[in-house]
Amino acid sequence: MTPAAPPRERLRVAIQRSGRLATPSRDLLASCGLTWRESRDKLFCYGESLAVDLLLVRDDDIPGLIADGVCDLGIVGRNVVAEHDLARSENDSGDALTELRELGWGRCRLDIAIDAGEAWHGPAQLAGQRIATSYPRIVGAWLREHQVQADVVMLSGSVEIAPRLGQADVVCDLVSSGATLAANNLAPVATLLHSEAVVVGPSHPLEESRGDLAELLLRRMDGALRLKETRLLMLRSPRGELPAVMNHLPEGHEPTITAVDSGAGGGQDEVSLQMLCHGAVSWQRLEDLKRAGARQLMVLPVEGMLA
Ligand code: PRT
Ligand code: ZN
Repeated sequence: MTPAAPPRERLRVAIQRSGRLATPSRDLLASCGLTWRESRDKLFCYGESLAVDLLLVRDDDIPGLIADGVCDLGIVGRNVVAEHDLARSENDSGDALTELRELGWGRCRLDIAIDAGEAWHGPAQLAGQRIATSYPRIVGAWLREHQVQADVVMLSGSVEIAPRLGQADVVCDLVSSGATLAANNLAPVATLLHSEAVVVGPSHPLEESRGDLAELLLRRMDGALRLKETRLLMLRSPRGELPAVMNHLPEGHEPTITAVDSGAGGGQDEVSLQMLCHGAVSWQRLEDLKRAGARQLMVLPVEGMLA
């Protein structure tokens, strides 16, 4: 009998090797304080600052690697996870993965699109039609939900040109700006899924040391995501104008207001205000603040924060 392999102590995270999610995934992990050494074949990164290694793969392989226990966490589009989960439940081969975090980037929709010149009266219109897609299970489930019988034509790429090539009548594909559909004379008519990049893990809790590492990483991700959206707003205002200025402040934390020492001959009673804002501060907002009496306005990114 072969002895059982010792339990894996290091956490393994699967991310896309190249493609839309590759750089933001790496940037996010780097902003969590991870540093790594990349293998020569660029498929594996050995974590140096924490016992967290990265596996660089095709995005389609990420859910399977987690379900099979080869990796503990993954960063991937919700669309890929949903298709994988449906495949697993159809084959009765394990539970759905757990979506642990939404990352707010890689946003897109999985849409049915029909000829731009055609009117849309609802899903029943698709009966008997051929639908080209790379997401046959999501489309199949949606058709069943709407009790429509149609043929699903699985294509791994170039879905949008399928109607022009005579391979299908309509398509179901990922859409972000909509430019690709428009260029192919197609119009989106129904959304099957709203997607973005997500962190996924297995359906069961991770074993002790890897579980602790996963928690630490997710906590740091939360901090990094919050920071990315946080700005520090600084301004000065005459004390008398402060109520008007306060009316125009963006959403955020309670502002800190301090008296400015006017000893150097300034004379005017002035205050300095600083506050952490949720999200970017628009030019319009700055102009409104200035009109209300504020001056020396400054908006800064925040590098680190520990409450
Ligand atoms: O090689 P690998 O298999 O890893 O990569 P891939 O080619 O399968 O994936 P990739 O890198 O193209 O996309 C990775 C993930 O990004 C997807 O699974 C989605 O979760 C997300 N994403 C976000 C998108 C889009 N936006 C998107 N617009 N994925 C694909 N597209 C394609 C779409 O298929 C269509 O061809 O872009 C075109 C439409 O774009 P618009 O802007 O013209 O509407
Ligand atoms: Zn892919």
